Amino acid sequence: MRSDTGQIFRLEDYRPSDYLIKYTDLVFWLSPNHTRVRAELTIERREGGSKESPLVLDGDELVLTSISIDGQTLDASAYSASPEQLIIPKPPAAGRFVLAMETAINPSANSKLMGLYRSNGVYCTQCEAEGFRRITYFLDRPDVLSIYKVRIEASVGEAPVLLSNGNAGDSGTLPDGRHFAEWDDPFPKPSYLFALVAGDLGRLGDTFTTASGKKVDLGIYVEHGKEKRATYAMDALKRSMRWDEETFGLEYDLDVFNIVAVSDFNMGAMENKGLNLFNDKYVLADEETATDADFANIEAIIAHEYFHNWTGNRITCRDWFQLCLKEGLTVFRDHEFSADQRSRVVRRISEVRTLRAHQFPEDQGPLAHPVRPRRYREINNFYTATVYEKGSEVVRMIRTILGHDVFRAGMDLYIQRHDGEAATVEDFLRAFEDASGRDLSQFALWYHQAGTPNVSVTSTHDAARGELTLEIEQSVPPTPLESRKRLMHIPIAFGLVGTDGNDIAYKSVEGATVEDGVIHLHKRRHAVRFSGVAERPAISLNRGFSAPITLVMEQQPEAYYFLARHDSDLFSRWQSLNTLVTNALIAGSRTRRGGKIPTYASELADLIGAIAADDTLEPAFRALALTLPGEADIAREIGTNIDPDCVFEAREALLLEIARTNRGTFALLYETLADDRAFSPDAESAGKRALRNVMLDYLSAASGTPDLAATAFKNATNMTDRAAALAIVAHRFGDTQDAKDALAEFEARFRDDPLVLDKWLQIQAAAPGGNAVETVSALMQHPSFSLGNPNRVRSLIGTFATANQTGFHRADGSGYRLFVDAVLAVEKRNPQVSARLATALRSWRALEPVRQAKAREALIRIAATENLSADLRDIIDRTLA
Ligand code: B3K
Ligand code: ZN
Repeated sequence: MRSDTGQIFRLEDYRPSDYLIKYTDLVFWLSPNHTRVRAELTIERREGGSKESPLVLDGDELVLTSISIDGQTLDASAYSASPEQLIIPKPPAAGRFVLAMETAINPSANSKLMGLYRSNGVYCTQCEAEGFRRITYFLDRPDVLSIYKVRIEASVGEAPVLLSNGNAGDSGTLPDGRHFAEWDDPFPKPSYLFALVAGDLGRLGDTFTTASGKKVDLGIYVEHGKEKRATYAMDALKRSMRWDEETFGLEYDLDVFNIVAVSDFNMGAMENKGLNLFNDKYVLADEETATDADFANIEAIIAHEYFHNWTGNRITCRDWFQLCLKEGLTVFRDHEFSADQRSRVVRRISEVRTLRAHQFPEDQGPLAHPVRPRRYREINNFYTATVYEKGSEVVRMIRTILGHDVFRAGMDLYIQRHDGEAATVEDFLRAFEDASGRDLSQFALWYHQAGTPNVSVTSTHDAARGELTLEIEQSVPPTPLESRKRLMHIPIAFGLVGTDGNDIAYKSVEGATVEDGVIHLHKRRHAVRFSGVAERPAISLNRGFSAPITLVMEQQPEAYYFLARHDSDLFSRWQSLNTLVTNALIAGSRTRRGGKIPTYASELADLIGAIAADDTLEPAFRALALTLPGEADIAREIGTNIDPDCVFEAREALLLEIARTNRGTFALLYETLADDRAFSPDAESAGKRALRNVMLDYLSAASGTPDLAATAFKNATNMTDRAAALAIVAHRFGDTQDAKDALAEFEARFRDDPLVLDKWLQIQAAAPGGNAVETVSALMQHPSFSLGNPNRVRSLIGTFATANQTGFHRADGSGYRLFVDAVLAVEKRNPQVSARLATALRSWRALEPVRQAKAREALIRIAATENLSADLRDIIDRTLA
């Protein structure tokens, strides 16, 4: 394995390449262990480039078997080739030439799943970020755009299906049971968007007619026999294509759009031009095997990859520092799509929960980095929640600041200006500045500064003068490599809520720019004075989570109780409830840590009961409102000296209090939400199932017996209900025979379906309690588990480390030991996956001293391992720094 060189890449070192590759013609002779690749690159010196510049191409574990320029075989003295690089010191002076090379690769031995590899006997590729250099030597950087022609030759028996990017060209049979297919992609693209698939796959086909009347052939390729399970993904694809036309005026541009589901895949999916590759988890779904969450994820990810066709492919990134240019923007687009397809407020609450759960701890810990980083050691470690989710929030803020219409004009301008180019964040912002006439230079800090800004607010009301004053102060905490921060432009949507629940109309405002219900902070302190406010209103701030900040507002609990019941803005009702519940849980955890039993105000349980029973609220909203923050959420809010056992107990105590107070209401709801109609994955039906399953958890807790959940498990007619009931039985009543029976039954039923068995692994990995370490280590020996398959590893080890706070953080350090063993075992095969896993320890400094010392030992054990990959080395060094 290529181990870490310690090299750091810096944004300020960006230079255009001396050479361009206009055309890339590839031929693949596929064979499991000895694949040959012929690349013919039409290379040009960049205008103004020096004639002296050597041509230096990237490689990674490559073996060069032949090389020629303009048909002349190169003499050994004319080049030097290592697995990592091909150097031609004196390329032809003419400035344009054809470099032809042959490389030999072994797809079956490729356990990193980057470049060309085999998954279940299917040849497939993953090239983002730097995988293309594992196929042939190339200028493997996103600002080198080339027009590709690809010819694939393979055995018909092994690979009847041969796919690549673009439109299909010639195909036919060859001697010796082989055949070929050619593909032409007319759109210049960077190498990271190259893809090839060859194998024996089933196909679900359909067509889509674009707004301008072009007919597009759609295909989803899956394992034979699973075609039907791709129906939902196909429907999501067609809805995405229509939505992008209607919302952004963006049409699809090729004659075909193919998706292939692969079972060994490092991430969720990949947007290769015209040939998206997907982790099969995000394609295959039916009621028997997928939960409602799976359906929603499939819809979002199908949309995300499709939307990349414009934001990412037609306009790509100049360099990897600009990753958020395609990722943040495309996440924003997929969020908007899901909001339009489902319930906007429910989607927004879920997004904010995800942002807080994943991005906030990243931004507040040792791995913090700006949305647009300025340095990296290993780019694969920057596909982060900050680049994706915070990157999306930044785009959302641009829309909040400019308004929907001007935002759309800015998007149009960006696309019109940069179509066919590799662009930067500056180009993106300039389009919005030009479309709006506004200066976004202070706003741009959202891209350049790491850290979650803190905003604190106090209010005073002068009844005699009818004035309300908000004293608002912002500060951005220091983050690694950035000790001093500049003041940001923070847009805070708000409402002043009167006693009838409606926003009051104030007369005038001083002290900050306030537009369309948004306060714009630009300075450290603002005293924002509203006049014409006779009575003290409840203050509803950061509505819709208009800015990704930590907000601390001194406001009486009564005001939050009021807002949770009456705010006209539903998101804010959830947010107010969340504030009350989180504050109670923080206090409860502290009490428990002090050795006492936590108790909770009965008003809180009453409020939650009232929300549960309020059938003017959609069930999905109520389900989210009734789901308590997770243990990791609570720990994050506590911030220091965390004892996960105390957090767990405090949370259980509140849950029990709510369950006992509202048992009657919850039992009734559980009954009335029962649904015997045929299954439908739509958002409304999913919302009802979600609420019913939350009720099941509360009722099971209140009853103290597994009976209700065990019955629910037996009677379940879909995976959502089955998995929810199994989790309740296994988590709450893990020692009972019911739990053992239910787990065994699930295993027997889905033994041959690894994707479904992943849920079984996850449920057990997340089961709290003293046995978690033993359970996980036993499951690592289960026949369906494999260290080589990223989905299995994430389901078992990843879930244990992120969703089992008491088990993973066991005070004796055994959770960490198991974890480090697993990380190091995965590392040998697949550094991208081991590095990602290792981020589970990033918040180690927030733990109480005993666990903190054990976690540090664990990190040091990884750090002391020789020949670590650049990926894992980078994460561990930063985590310990
Ligand atoms: N662009 C890919 C992610 C590639 C990750 C490379 N380590 C999927 C996506 O964001 O759409
Ligand atoms: Zn993406």
